[in-house]
Amino acid sequence: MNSEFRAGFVAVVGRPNTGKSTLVNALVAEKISIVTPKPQTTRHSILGIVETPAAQVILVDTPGLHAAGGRQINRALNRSAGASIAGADLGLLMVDSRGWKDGDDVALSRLRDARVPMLLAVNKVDLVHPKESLLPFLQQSSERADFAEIVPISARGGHNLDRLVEVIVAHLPTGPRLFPEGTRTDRGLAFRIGEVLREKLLMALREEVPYGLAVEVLRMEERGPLLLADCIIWVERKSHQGMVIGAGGEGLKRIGTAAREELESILSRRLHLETRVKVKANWRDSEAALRQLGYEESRDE
Ligand SMILES: Nc1nc2c(ncn2[C@@H]2O[C@H](COP(=O)(O)OP(=O)(O)OP(=O)(O)O)[C@@H](O)[C@H]2O)c(=O)[nH]1
Ligand SMILES: [Mg+2]
Repeated sequence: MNSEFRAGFVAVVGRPNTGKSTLVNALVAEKISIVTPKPQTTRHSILGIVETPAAQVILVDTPGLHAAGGRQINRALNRSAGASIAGADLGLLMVDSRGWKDGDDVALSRLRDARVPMLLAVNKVDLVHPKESLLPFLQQSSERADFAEIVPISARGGHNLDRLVEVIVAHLPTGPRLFPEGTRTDRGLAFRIGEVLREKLLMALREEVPYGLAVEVLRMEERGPLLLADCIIWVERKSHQGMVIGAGGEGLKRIGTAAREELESILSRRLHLETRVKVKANWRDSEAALRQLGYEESRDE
């Protein structure tokens, strides 16, 4: 029986906004990775680990792949997703069922290059009406690449996710668990606190501000039952600082409260968030700043 156990890494990849993080959270049944309606929400590869009676599925949520070029951070995000693909046993390409876009081809070609078996998850089927109009899309998708399976799902609505897990497990290598039983993610407290705060900022702010935001958790301290976290919110321009803080500090207060309330429920503990907003001009183009903020691995070359 035990020799039939399966375990492996599944890189969840796709262009920005297709629902990768929503899927990882739904399968792990815990908020591991932040989700917003804005593209390029995820900026790191984040593990979400799912246990079934017969398998340990290690999902790797990745930053949305996009055409190369542009800012340093965009290259760093693509590299992070690329490294996750290279280390995976299986690639799960995620597309939006409302239509195949050029960006989907970018992601597909990265998976193809890695020569890993590929599954296709056609997400957001709840938005397709009537349902029969999905059929030509599924047919065309099957002609684009040699997918081992194509599974229509709704990550947000929880539709067909059991089937997707079944298909994933069937394509994983046999072997023992790779993480201790019960592990849900590789990310620690400070990371998760910074990310939920970033999610609330992304949701509250408009236009160009969100993309220039980064959160750094400088320090954490246990004070009895309370966890104190000291956070810096980095923005790219002085004018953005005021937009984050809001008139009389009200904006930031609301954002901080929303983050704290959600984190207290995820982590089941009381939290105090200290937040300051600082300017770091053009950090998205600076390798040193990207390293400081954890967006870029140190490289030897
Ligand atoms: N209607 C519908 N919306 C969905 C579904 N799955 C995800 N979404 C929404 O799509 C948006 C993007 O979801 P994310 O999970 O952040 O997408 P992502 O692929 O991780 O995006 P990046 O991290 O930017 O690459 C959010 O508003 C989600 O609520 C779905 O099955 N149906
Ligand atoms: Mg994401």
